[in-house]
Amino acid sequence: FTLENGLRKALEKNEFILYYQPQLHLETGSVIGVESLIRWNHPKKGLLSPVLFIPVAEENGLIVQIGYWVLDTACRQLTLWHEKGLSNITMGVNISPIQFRHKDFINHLEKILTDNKLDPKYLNLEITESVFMNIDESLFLLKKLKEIGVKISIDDFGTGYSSLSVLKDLPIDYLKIDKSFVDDLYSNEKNIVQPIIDMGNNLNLQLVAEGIECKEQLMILKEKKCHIGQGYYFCKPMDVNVTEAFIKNNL
Ligand code: G
Ligand code: G
Ligand code: MN
Ligand code: NA
Repeated sequence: FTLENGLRKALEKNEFILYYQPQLHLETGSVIGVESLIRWNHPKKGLLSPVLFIPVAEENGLIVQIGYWVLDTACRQLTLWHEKGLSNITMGVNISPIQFRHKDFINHLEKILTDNKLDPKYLNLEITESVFMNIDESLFLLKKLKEIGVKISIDDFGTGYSSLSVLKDLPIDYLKIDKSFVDDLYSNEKNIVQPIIDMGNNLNLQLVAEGIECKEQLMILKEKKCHIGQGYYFCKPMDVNVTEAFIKNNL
């Protein structure tokens, strides 16, 4: 028994599930969308975190199939929510760099959007800066994604490889300010949240603060004109039903 075999079986036996973490408009407190976050509902070990199995799936290539399942499941759920009247909710989906560069990614994505009858503008693909190591290839892909009409976020912004001169020419929509910068918002005078927000505004990008855990962080972020955020202060990632109730109570 290896983790690799376990992951194959988990796909066959449908043991993966999606949790969702709401993203809120900070000024009004209303939910604008959710980020989907995978878990493995292991029959013996219970709910397993993606940090335990995503890196393995990236190494052995299973991330392509798992990623397909995640995209399809997230899009199906989003269409369902739209049909239930939660009309303008958006869905963030984390895309591994390996999945992003896979030759079938664009075809997979188009099929999933069609199958689920989803307007692409509600889907928000979260990619990390490491994708831009190969700038020519990623620019080509980003342009295709823009044609399709999906939104793009740079996840964990500020922690990875990023050249600001490259960033300015990327067809992206959102910057997600990494939790580490939100963590020391009021403890560190050299915090770089304000410069990130200013740069994002200059480039006409929407800013999303990650990992908001307390009221003080929320207040400072609002003051700095960061418009969107997520974090334990509002809610942890939750199963589909609890998420739906939360959205309905906070529209
Ligand atoms: O939800 P959190 O709880 O523990 O997620 C941990 C890490 O796993 C994060 O870096 C997150 O981006 C990543 N992750 C969660 N869900 C997915 C997914 O569906 N695909 C990929 N590639 N990464 C995911
Ligand atoms: O890498 P990515 O940003 O996709 O993953 C987000 C990760 O952050 C997930 O593991 C999610 O569960 C976690 N997360 C979300 N909000 C908070 C928070 O307020 N505090 C902490 N510690 N983790 C959070
Ligand atoms: Mn993310
Ligand atoms: Na992140």
